[in-house]
Amino acid sequence: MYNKALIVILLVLVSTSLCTPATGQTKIDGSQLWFTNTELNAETIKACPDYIYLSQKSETYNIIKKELQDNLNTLFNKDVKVIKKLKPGSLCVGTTAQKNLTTYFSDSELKELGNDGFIIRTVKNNNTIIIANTEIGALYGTYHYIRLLQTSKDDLVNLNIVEVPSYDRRLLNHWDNLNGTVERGYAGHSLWQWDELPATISPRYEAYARANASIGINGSVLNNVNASPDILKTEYLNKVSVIAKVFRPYGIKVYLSVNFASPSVIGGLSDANPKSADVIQWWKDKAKEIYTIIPDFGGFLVKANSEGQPGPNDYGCTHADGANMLADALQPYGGIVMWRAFVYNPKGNDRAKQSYDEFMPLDGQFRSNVIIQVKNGPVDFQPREPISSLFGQMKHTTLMPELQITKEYLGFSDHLSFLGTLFKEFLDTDTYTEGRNTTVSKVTDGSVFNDSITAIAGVANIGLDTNWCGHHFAQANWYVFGKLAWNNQLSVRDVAKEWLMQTFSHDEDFVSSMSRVMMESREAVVNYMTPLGLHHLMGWGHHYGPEPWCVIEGARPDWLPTYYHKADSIGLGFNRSSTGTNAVAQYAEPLKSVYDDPKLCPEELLLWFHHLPWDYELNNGKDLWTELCYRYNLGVEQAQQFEETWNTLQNKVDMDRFKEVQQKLATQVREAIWWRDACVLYFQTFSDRPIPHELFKPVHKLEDLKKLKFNMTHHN
Ligand code: BDP
Repeated sequence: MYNKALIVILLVLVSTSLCTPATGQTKIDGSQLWFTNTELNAETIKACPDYIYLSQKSETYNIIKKELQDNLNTLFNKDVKVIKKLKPGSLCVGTTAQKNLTTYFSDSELKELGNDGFIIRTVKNNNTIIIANTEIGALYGTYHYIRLLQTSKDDLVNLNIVEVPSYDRRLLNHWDNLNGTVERGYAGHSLWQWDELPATISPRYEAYARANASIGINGSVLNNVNASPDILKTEYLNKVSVIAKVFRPYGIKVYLSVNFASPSVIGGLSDANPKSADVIQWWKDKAKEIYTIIPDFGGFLVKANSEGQPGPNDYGCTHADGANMLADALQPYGGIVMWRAFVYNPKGNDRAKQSYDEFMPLDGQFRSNVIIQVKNGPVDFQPREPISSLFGQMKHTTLMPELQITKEYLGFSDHLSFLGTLFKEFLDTDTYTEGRNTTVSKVTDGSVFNDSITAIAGVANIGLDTNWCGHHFAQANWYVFGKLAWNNQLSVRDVAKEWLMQTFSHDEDFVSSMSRVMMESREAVVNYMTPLGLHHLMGWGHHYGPEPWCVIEGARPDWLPTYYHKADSIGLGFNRSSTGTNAVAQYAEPLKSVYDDPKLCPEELLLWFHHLPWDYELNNGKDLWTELCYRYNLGVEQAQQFEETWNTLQNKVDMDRFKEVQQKLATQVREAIWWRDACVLYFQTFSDRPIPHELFKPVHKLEDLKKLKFNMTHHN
């Protein structure tokens, strides 16, 4: 462990290289993200336009022009000229303000595009038009077109594509502190160089904006939800405005996390009571100042009365009182409040129930510019959780999902685990709120409820590391989040393939082998960490390795693994059924009855909802203990298979990235074994049963594993 921690620290320290947008780089080191591979599909050769028709000028059009010229020139090795008068054989990019382009489209189809949608259509004279209502929509269309050239198997000479995003606001949440550290960040220090701002502008800001715009992300919350009040000081707002200026032509709005106690901490008031006239005025004045400095500021993200953060409960007020007070301050400028539902209290008997218990009574009490930001699961970004019971149930309040792209509980940036499958499983889960087929996607994207705002957020996995995300394959998690935020119906297997082609290679064997690995990778992590619905077995605080035995004097019980697995001589698992904490009652039927009955409950969630005897017979005829051993070992075998697959692809990938990924996969195998042995040996002290001999023999001894102390420096 120590050596690995040291290596990670060294990597962080040496990884200060900057990156410039555009093609033509010499060294392939991951800094170019999904813009790395400039191969063109043979089928698309004839799609090269003779001209680029761009008649408008603006900062965004300059980006469109540069992207098209750079990419067409690199992909086709041809100097494609930009023209201002339409000629046959042109790729035309513009907005509905250009009447010579709109004649090919009906008013209604253009109207349906909204702010960000676009159409790409081949019309007469061999002209292809990318049209949108806004310049940003045209930029999204441009990136889509370039991606098609790079990845599509189709003939691109006759296009007719209509794209409208699923969510209006597609945000990254950065848990970045003002001192440059990143909470739960595993890719180096924060991108935001607060000390150098506003005078010095890192080139990474633009590279970041470009990467986000290319996948449709249109908002960034720059600072940690555990927010320093200082971010609202004028000095910091001036720094934020510089970042906002870089982001603006890419269509990205800046948002900030705010500390509810700001009026007292930096405003000199005696308290932060949301009912106090002075406090209300303080926020109004602050909002006015913010919008003077950053006219298109997006709004606030708030973590209140959660894990020690201040909030309206401190003054006997509700979350609605607090959120509405901030919403009123932002309302004149079009700003929104994203108020987090991540609240729980060590006194409650089941952490998984508390967010629902606290927020359901407030349903319908929030202003229209408040949106409640809800984590995908009821506990905390575990490798697998059921959906949070608030989705679909809070029918009179707008909700947005919060996903975690950074892998706090899935092996940091050391393990390959593609989160597309996790995100998709969550989005596709049926809440049954209004009958069948009211999935999380549909209850959050405006298809079921008449939401005034639709939004989705992902906690970013981005830092100053050369490859941005710590693991080359972790870039795919940023990518797939953006793609699903744009279209929550996409196949994540297709997204994985598209990402592999743009990031590594078009080689069919490579793409099919590694997309298979990616698709299986999250389930492998579930298997070797927390199979069958187990959760939170990670070490206290850092959440990295296995510590199911962990007991810390004075620590909150709901932060310790024993609270969650409840292993004893009888069996294993948390009884949340109607005979236990009755968390199942928070779900709509038939989910409630299905989760309540161990025979009906999906096996993946069995020990989430039930405490079952060691000899409990599963549907496949095996007893719980045997199945547990089997799943832990399967996870190890899967990780070994990933390593073997990668090793067969050596001649298909550049040497640097090949070796870096190879090293990480070797670590993953070692640590999968560590997880398997630790959990199986520990649970064996309760089950008192042998590990089936045909499965595996532990490599470690439980006493040795218990002595391992994880180096917390690894943590940031
Ligand atoms: C937990 C993290 C903690 C965050 C918290 C949150 O361990 O660092 O501050 O969530 O989301 O997952 O507020």
